[in-house]
Amino acid sequence: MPVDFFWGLRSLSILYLKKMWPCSDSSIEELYIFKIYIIPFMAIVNLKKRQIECKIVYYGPGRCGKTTNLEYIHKSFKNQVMGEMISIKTDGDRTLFFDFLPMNLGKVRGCDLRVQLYTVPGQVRYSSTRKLVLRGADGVIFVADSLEVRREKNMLSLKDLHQNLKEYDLSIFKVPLVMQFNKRDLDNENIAIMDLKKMEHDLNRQLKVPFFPGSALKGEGVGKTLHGCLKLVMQSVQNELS
Ligand SMILES: Nc1nc2c(ncn2[C@@H]2O[C@H](COP(=O)(O)OP(=O)(O)OP(=O)(O)O)[C@@H](O)[C@H]2O)c(=O)[nH]1
Ligand SMILES: [Mg+2]
Repeated sequence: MPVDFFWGLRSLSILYLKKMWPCSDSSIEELYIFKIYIIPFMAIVNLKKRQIECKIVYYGPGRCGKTTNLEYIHKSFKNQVMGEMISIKTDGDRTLFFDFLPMNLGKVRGCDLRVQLYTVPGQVRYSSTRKLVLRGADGVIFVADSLEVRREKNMLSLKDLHQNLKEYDLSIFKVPLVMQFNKRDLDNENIAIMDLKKMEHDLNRQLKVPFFPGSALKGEGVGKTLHGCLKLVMQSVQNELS
């Protein structure tokens, strides 16, 4: 893992935390280190400030539409978005490091719900970056590509998620996870796409997680997918607290 990427990620997150929480630099750093490096898979619940902060990661093969999901959220949920969407280094429309979008989703049981959305780079060669971005995630949205020609890539990417979670001692069966079967709009374009049953059989027959058909390009299913993941994350936070 290149050291400059590691420090870039850290500095960027600290910058954003500073924007979101007006407190001292050192407490921001402590909070960041706490979140990213010490407690993987646990939302920060600050009962004193009545805030819940969680991280959701969009995972999936290259070109499946992860960045497009975030772009749609950025332009369509303006009241909830807390700043600009950050895309760290892109090569054309390919993500090389990650995209980042901070949101404030209002009150949940009297607490402010702040959510950080990230995407991983889907290209096979960025495996270690994917693993790093995944770290500290409270929930994962696996975006699968409905194109018939991407069938194998979907399955390999799910396997890669499984493996990366395992390396953090986490089970894909326990992490709050939902799937989005993206690019359903291509059904009307005479392009070979898989039917939902086939995709469910390929990707979800064992996991049995909630799944949502969608078109990130048109915004269909984008909100529902995020909502579905947040629901699971909130249940898991509640279980942690009780
Ligand atoms: N028709 C259609 N095209 C889509 C949809 N979602 C994304 N695309 C297109 O697919 C291409 C790749 O989308 P991205 O969002 O950049 O894919 P990504 O998953 O972020 O890809 P990586 O960054 O390489 O991992 C772009 O040309 C998008 O416009 C969709 O729902 N329907
Ligand atoms: Mg991308």
